[in-house]
Amino acid sequence: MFSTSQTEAVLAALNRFKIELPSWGFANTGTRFGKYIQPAAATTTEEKLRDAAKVHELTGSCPTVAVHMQWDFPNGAADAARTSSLARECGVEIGAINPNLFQDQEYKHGSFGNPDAAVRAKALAHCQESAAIATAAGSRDISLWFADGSNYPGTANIRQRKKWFEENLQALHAMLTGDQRMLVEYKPFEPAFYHTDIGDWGMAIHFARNAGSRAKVLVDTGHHYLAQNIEQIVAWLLSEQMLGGFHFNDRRYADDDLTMGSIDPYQVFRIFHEIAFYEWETSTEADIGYTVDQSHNLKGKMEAMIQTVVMAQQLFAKAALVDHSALAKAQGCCDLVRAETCLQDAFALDVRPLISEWRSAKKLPLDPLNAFRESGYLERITKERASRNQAAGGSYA
Ligand code: RM4
Ligand code: MN
Ligand code: MN
Repeated sequence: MFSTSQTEAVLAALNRFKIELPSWGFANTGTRFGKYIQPAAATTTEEKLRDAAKVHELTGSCPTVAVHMQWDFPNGAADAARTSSLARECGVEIGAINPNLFQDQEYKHGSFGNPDAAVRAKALAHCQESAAIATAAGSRDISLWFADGSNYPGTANIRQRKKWFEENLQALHAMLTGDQRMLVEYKPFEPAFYHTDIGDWGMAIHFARNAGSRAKVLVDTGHHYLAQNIEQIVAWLLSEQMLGGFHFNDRRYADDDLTMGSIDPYQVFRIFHEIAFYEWETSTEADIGYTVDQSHNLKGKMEAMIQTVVMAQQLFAKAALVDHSALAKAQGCCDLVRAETCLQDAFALDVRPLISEWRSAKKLPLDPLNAFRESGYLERITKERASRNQAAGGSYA
């Protein structure tokens, strides 16, 4: 039922589609109210890397793992060489380095936006160490998310904090080496509930431009108000050459960190479509880091991650099937129904047979989730890790 050009478009899309897995997605993480402990959850960086590598082995699309400074590099730069060789040994590479600027007690009133100069300096030094780790691990992106903000009106000098952010982001930019980039993530609320220092993409693009040419914006799909048109933001960032990467997850209410495409797959499709359409129009390949940022509290972590990658492959492949010349033509003559149908038609196609073809050509399992269930991996790690996970506890207070 697929034409040769459709088949080629999907196979080419699958060949180049890579999505990075987050190390923290394999460990026990929870809600604000506590954690339900999973006996199979990864308890060490090595286990996180092994689990991520297993997902890559089954899906063929996730050769890199995003890591968090404090959780994966407790001894800082001293851990870098060992961790990156460990990753390679497992069959993956270290991806984006995520500084941790929210867990230490000093960050109670912010990191880059903290009124205390010593705390701002500490946060910058931590980012510098992250950049050094990125260099040692051969990873390109420093992915910056700040919990900075305030809870009550009048308690923070918003303009002053903006200046402090500009200063530190510029200083960090000056520390980048080689082809390193820094990605600025925005989030409108949580943990701060009155103002967030980088509250939306406008603030993020300002900070990125102000910092320098290697700074780009990172779009976390969960970090928007409910009715916000995320694909429009994506289109604008593409047009401004400022889209650096994504954190994918889905949500019903807020930053729920649910499985990508579980609530609204059409949303993800529309994002991928804007990227594919841009690439078609400009005859370029957009340089975007796709990453999963999810926290599975109830679903099995590895199963949820496999499900995510499979969904991402499908939606990326569907977006590759939009008939761009027909769309451009319909848009040009304001043929609204025809234009909209170009998207709906591609979205409605069942690309799974083509993905199976691709998997079999790549010698990947035809059904990654089933292959995982049959592999015995889960039973083995459950046995190995259960007592360590039980001991950790999941209390909120
Ligand atoms: C935030 C944000 C960041 C992630 C932290 C743990 O909501 O999405 O990317 O690193 O959570
Ligand atoms: Mn995120
Ligand atoms: Mn988030």
